[in-house]
Amino acid sequence: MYRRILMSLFGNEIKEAIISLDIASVGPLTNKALADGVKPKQILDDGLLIGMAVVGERFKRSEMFVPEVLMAAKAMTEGLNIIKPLLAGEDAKGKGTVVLGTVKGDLHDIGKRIVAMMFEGAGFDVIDLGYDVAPEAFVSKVKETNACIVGMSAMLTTTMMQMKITVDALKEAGLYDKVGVMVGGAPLTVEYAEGIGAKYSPDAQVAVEVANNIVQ
Ligand code: B1M
Repeated sequence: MYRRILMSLFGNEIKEAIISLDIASVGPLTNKALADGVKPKQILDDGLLIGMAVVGERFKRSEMFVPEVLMAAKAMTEGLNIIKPLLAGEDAKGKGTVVLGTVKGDLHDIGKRIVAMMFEGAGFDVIDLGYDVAPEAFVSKVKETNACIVGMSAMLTTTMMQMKITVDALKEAGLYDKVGVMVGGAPLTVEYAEGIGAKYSPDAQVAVEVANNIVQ
């Protein structure tokens, strides 16, 4: 109960700091919440993600523009960087390697970084290839690391087809049957994912469940 009240206080302050592009405050507020016993996952879900979701909505309605969205993303990163090692410490390692990246032509990486953190927290070793990742780069990293999962993120309707191109490249290299392919990102649907032979997750939490199912 006490923790829930604390989180609604801190969550709201963290959320508001992101929305008001107050980059300097997100780190200290995150540290304060942690010091008062709020769980890292709660800070992520009830503060950082909600703040960024509001920014996303305002961007959609043209009430915020690219430079502001970048500042909000920077503010969010201040908090993410603090909770990342703590999330990663919440479970044991050793479930296998996940090669992760945002597909070619796509620069959105906030959601993918959250997925990476949650995977690490769930015990996977994550190789994050970053954004604008070409199909060949996914293929060669999967080959090199003997990964059990390859995860792709796309946020643009114009880049999601890169996922199919990457799946085809994995098939071509004889790797498709050896890895689980996971996809996610705002424009995707379960139908699209299934159509290209991949598993879909709407968010990072579900992504962990899907990854756990793949390795079981
Ligand atoms: Co852009 N952008 N953006 N953007 N941006 C969107 C995606 C958009 C929906 C906004 C809008 O117009 N409504 C729109 C896409 C429209 C479309 O294609 N249908 C859009 C556009 C148009 C553009 C540009 C073209 C704008 C321009 O230049 N005119 C341009 C494209 C650049 C490019 O990529 N080539 C562009 C640029 C940018 C910024 C650089 C300014 C910035 C990205 C900064 C960064 O990532 N470092 C940005 C941002 C931040 C957004 C919005 C506002 C927020 C995205 C985000 O970070 N959300 C976004 C609007 C929106 O989504 N409402 C928008 C928070 C994040 C936590 O959620 O990424 O959905 P999300 O991740 C979730 C799930 O999707 C899921 O789990 C995550 C965590 O729960 N998930 C996975 C994601 N990947 C997964 C992988 C998995 C599993 C789950 O398995 C492997």
